[in-house]
Amino acid sequence: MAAVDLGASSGRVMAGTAGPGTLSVEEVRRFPNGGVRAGPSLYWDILGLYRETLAGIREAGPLDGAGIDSWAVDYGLLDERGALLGNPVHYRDSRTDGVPAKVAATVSARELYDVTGLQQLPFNTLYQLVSEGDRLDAAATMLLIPDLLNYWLTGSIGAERTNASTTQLYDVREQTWATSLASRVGIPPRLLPPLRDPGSVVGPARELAGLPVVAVGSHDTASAVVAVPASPGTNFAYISSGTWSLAGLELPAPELGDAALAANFTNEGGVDGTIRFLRNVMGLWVLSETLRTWSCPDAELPGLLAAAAEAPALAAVVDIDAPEFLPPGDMPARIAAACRATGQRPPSGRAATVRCIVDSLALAHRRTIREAAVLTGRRVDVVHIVGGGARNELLCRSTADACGVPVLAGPVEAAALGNVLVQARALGEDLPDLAAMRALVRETQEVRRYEPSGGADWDAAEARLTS
Ligand code: LFR
Repeated sequence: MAAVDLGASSGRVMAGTAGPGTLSVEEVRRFPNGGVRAGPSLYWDILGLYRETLAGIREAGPLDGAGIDSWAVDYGLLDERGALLGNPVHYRDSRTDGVPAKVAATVSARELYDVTGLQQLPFNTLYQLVSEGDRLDAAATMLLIPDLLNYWLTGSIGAERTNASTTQLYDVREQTWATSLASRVGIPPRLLPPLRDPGSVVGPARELAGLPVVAVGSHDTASAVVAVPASPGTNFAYISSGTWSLAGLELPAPELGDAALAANFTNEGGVDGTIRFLRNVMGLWVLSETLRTWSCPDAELPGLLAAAAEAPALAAVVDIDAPEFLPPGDMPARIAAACRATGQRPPSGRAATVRCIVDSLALAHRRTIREAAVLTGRRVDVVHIVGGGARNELLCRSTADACGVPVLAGPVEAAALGNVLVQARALGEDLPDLAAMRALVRETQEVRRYEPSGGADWDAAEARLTS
């Protein structure tokens, strides 16, 4: 199978295999991704991503199937003929500034949460669509990024559920589009395409000799959580660590209480009807923007992290989730300003700055996982870190220290593995449930264990953020 996994900073096409006792993914093509600033807007290079996807799938062959996952919330609008009406806009664009407040005047936060269970993020699809204004008049259909690429591959229009659940236009209890909510905020329900389940076949790819395209958990986080190698019966939290840290718990049903709303936890739909009860933590984005600000090549990151590991722990920390860290820009300057605002001396030099980012991220992991446990009345005995951040030893170690429980790190390619597992089942492999898929991940993938060391005072560090 080809697993196409599109992230905010790079896209990958992996050749994957799954069967009894076997599960592997091998990278066949990697290409840079990221925002393209043009005029007043920040876009995605969607046609470039489609071209790379096609080329990667061709390189990965011969194949039994292909599936695409990507980041959530962003979309393209199609006209009645199915032609793209404009270039998809990046969720970090500023077009939604002020939009959530306007929408709140029509539909209260409580009501929105009751229906959709979604955390308030300024870039939720709902707010992006509202910001389009009259442009929606010309649109017949809204397709999220993987659905758009699937449409170009196969001609079939639909919305895969795990990603649909991130739009804030999906009824988390009814598992349908929230059409009356959409109408009330001025989004025509005609834009919302028929829903499809993860694991269903989208159709044959016309340009790829009829290769079956499978709707996987097309939200990358949904695919990544499929491949969390949790053992049966353990009380685990997970962090899908990449551009974002998606930190939380897997639940059988949404948690929609006032406390969850106030804590801004989300209830996103997962594969096999599970709920991802989590919060978006700002993630390694802050580190990658810092490297960009310094014009520091990615190849220097391991050396910088090694130097950061030697720098003193918790010398300075910031609230990494503060809104000023969301848009692209000069993160070291924003970090210094945040330190001054909380009476701390800003980190001086690169190693100390990287240490500050990693410590602040671990602190946010701790806060988020503890809140998730309290909100659900569950215990957390182990934290699984999957995705690119599982490779970052300092981050894994600091997270274990901060959370006070062991961290199990890996697999790094969780999203691609989850993508392959769901495809394999759709194509007839005997993987009846998440437990079977996770058992196969445990059996075949490398996982590293980090014990908490108990050295640093994380409570005191947390207290500094509010001083
Ligand atoms: C992670 C992710 C998050 C989503 C963010 C924006 O890649 O998909 O789950 O909140 O990107 O779409």
